[in-house]
Amino acid sequence: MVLRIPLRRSASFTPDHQPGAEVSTSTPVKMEANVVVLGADSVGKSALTVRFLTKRFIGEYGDMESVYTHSLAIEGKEILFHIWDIPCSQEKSEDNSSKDKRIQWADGFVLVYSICDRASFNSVQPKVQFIKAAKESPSQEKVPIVIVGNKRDLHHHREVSSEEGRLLALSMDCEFYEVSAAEAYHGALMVFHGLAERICEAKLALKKGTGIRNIVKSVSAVFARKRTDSM
Ligand SMILES: Nc1nc2c(ncn2[C@@H]2O[C@H](COP(=O)(O)OP(=O)(O)O)[C@@H](O)[C@H]2O)c(=O)[nH]1
Ligand SMILES: [Mg+2]
Repeated sequence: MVLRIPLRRSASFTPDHQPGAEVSTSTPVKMEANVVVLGADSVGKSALTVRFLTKRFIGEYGDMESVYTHSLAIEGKEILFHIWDIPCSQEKSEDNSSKDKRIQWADGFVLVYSICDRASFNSVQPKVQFIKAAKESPSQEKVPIVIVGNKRDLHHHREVSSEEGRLLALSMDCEFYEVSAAEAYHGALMVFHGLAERICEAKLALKKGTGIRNIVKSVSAVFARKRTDSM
């Protein structure tokens, strides 16, 4: 049986919130974070997402594409998450342009594997490489990515050690958590909290970079004007 969760879900998604957008209302909401959750089939993408949203583990989640909105206060800042949970089957059937659109929409990524499924772990690195190739440019900050080893409670069936997960994350410049969506809320909170912090840093760096670039542009414009004036 698939339990219905009383959350905003949409089967087809039109990204109406642009990456980098800040909410400018009088409410305390300060930042929006578009997050995409990716990973192999049955690793617990939906379980982790729903755990973060509802604090509950309901066991079966169906295989629907879902977009959730959820706000969380982090160090006095209100983060409004838009979380896009994608079934692996759908991701596989998509062409690269759809994947690329989603990557451009996202401010950050949660890449999930199961510690009991070596193949799911092996599929993480190519996904990170694809995201980085599509999103990172020399002038841009690194993309906020969190790698998550899920199903930590099933340690008797473990196929991937914690060290392997940690090393992969280190080598790809990503954050790493090992969690059990089934056992606790805390792990899911850490994942999205950690990602939100990285997103905040990236947005701040982007703003600063843009600020500096604007100053450079203005100074260049002044010198260019002086040069044409003296001709
Ligand atoms: N034991 C255990 N089972 C989990 C955990 N997370 C998810 N599952 C189970 O794994 C199966 C697939 O989970 P689901 O979230 O639908 O995976 P998805 O396909 O990646 O979205 C379901 O039967 C879940 O109940 C976990 O942390 N521990
Ligand atoms: Mg799912």
